[in-house]
Amino acid sequence: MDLRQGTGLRKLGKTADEFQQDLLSNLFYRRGTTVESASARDAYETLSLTVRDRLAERRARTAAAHYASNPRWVYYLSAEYLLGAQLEQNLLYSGTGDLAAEAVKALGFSLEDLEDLDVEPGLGNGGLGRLAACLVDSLATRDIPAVGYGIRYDLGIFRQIITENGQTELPDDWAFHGNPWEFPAPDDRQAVGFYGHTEPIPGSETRKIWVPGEIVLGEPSHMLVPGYGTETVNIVRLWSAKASEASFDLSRFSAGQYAEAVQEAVRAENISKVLYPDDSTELGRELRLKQQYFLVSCSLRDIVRRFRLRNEGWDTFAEKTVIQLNDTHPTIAIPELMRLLVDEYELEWDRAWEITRKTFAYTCHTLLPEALETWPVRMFEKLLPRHLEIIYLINMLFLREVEARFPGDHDRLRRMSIIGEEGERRVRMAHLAVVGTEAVNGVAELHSKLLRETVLDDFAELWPAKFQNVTNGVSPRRFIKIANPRLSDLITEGLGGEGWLRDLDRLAELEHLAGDASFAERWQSIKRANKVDLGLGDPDSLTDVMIKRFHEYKRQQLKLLHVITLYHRIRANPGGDWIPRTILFAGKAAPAYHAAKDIIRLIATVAARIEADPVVSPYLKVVFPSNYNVTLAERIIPAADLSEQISLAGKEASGTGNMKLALNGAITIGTLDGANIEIRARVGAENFFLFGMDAYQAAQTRINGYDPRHFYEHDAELRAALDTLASGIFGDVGHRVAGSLLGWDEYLTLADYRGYIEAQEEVERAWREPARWTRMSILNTAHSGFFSADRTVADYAARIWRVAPVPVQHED
Ligand code: Z15
Repeated sequence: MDLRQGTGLRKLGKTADEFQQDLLSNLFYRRGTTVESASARDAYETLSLTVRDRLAERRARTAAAHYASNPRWVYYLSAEYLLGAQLEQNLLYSGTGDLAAEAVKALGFSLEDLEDLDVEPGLGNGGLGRLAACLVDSLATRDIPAVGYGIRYDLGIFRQIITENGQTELPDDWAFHGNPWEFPAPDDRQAVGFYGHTEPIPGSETRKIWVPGEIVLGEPSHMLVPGYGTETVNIVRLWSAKASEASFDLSRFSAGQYAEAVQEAVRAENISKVLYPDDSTELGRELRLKQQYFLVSCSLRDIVRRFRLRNEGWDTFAEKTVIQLNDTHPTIAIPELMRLLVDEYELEWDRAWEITRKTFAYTCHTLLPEALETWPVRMFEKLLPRHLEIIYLINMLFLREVEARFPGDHDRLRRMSIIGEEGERRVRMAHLAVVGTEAVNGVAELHSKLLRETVLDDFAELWPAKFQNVTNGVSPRRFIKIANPRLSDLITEGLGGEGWLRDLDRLAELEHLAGDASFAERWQSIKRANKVDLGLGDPDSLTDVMIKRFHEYKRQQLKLLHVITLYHRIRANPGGDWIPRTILFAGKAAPAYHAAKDIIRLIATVAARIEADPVVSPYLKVVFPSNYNVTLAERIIPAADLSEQISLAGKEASGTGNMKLALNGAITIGTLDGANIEIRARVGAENFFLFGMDAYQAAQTRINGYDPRHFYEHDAELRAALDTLASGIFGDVGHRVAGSLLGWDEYLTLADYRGYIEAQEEVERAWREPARWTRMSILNTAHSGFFSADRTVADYAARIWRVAPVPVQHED
């Protein structure tokens, strides 16, 4: 199939000369400059366009193949995408890396120069947003027809600067210089209503007319999402809010009231202005709810439009469409689809409900009660009056179902209701998400189990078959091949080919090489070279990394107690046989999360104190690079020896950094939490440093009454560490953090202290035997193939989506 046939367009060339020609043509005609005057940015933009052209051709073939087969589609709805830098990935996925390197040389630049100009779109906070990016990558790699829908925030996750004063935040105007990877599609714009009132329709009980009080436009653009080692190129479609022409008040402008003239337009466009820098906690703000509805309304209309291109009526909608809700953020899609079907397309309620339930599936990413979103009923009523009516009706019918199953069990009705009646009445989005979907999944075995046993137990009792597990995974292309080229080359050599990049279970064949001394030596020297590249500490020291969002449940404060303990031990015995360690923290805290920001500040202060201490600094270095993001993760992960996964058991839904680190040969020190359990089961208990309470012991400890003072009083070393923190040498913040650990600490930090310190001693014993350590490292990589996002997508496809791949023909 050649889609250019009859268009007069020529095929894009595969030789270096042809690539070079295309680059020069793009420089001249699209960038409007010449070789003589091309800046680095001109070269970057031009190269990006040239690479993008190669993918655009594959995209066209993909769209044609999808159109021809009218397949079942996966639509992934997510408020966040952390896609990472695009140039290097797209060079890899289009197979043009070598051509590009040669071609840009002719312009006087190196590929590395240009990659430095490639800004990552930071359209997410952390794990949830990065998971979305890994899943769309694997969807394309598995040739599954899919679209990811999201919001094109003007300002992404804030830029973080770390000083001794802690974290400061700056706006991230990621597309300031433009974004060469994006295709605007203004023709597919949608109108979104907010506020207003509803009116009955005479003669109809369920249908209503919603008269919105405000209309905002959603304008889409898309980024290409190529599959690796296949022809498929899917898209992520991102919506930008745009004011309608009518919202500009020309008469006020003419009267010199400039601010007032644009006031309404500014209000409208603020909807996609900024990503909420909040992770794992509920943020109840009207603008956030507006963002959620904006995403949902635009995306559903787009999904319906696409369905209607190929199909008639509604009989096949649920057969051709599955919409995956990434956490509760897009859950208003459930009442919104009901509204479209009932009010706009005039379907009977029951039929609409059947279609809706069959269409949606929900992934839950948390167990923290404070992360389960709820919205005040009065806010909903004001912003989305029709949706609230629909939710009430859904809830009434649902509670009838519960009542029929459990007659007279009023407490159960209260617990399960979509409307929470304790205090201010609120809409419980997780309940809506469970009621309105066909499948609900957690993101690791333990997490899915705890969802069934705790947070969603009543629902699991009512609908046991609805609850599934799909353990998270990560992209082996981005997090091994691109991030760690040296290790990738060694693996490819060891396995005799690059097949592992699409079939990560093949890493298991490395097991045979774990005992090969020369292979082990090369493994070791690669780790060292990656540390040299990272440039954040002595490459011969044990590089101990804790990289993730700052949250009390993740327990960076426990790691800090370890740092202080090492500090005391070294000071007490300066001549000891200490293992030099570089401890690397990186991550952001939500700007309003003061306790987390205190911990950051305290770490920065302690780091400076250690640096200034001539006795301790030869052995212990604490570094805290600013602005942890995907790009920085790609540099740190390949250099890590030790991976810190020390959350209180039962709190981390899965973790995905744990998988990236294990895949790159870091050994985990961790609790039995989230996916740590599955990592340990696969890499082997002897290749994992386990400590701490399990989730049931933690729950029991809380029930029995957790008494932090007990641990303080019975453990002299812990006492010394806390006393040092509280002594005042680290200022108020040390005092506050120590106080909170000794006070009402939800995360039982002190209870796991001694076990953690002992596990760290075991780490040091292993480190003293380099051959043993290296073997452990190789075995971690060898047995982490399960954690490929390709496997995750295969699990979703089999257990939840029931979709089949649609192969895209090669160009002939
Ligand atoms: C987020 O990044 C995660 C959960 C949330 O509820 C929100 Cl709002 C944001 C994370 C989990 O904390 C992490 O354990 C998990 O690996 C990740 O989602 C992807 O599932």
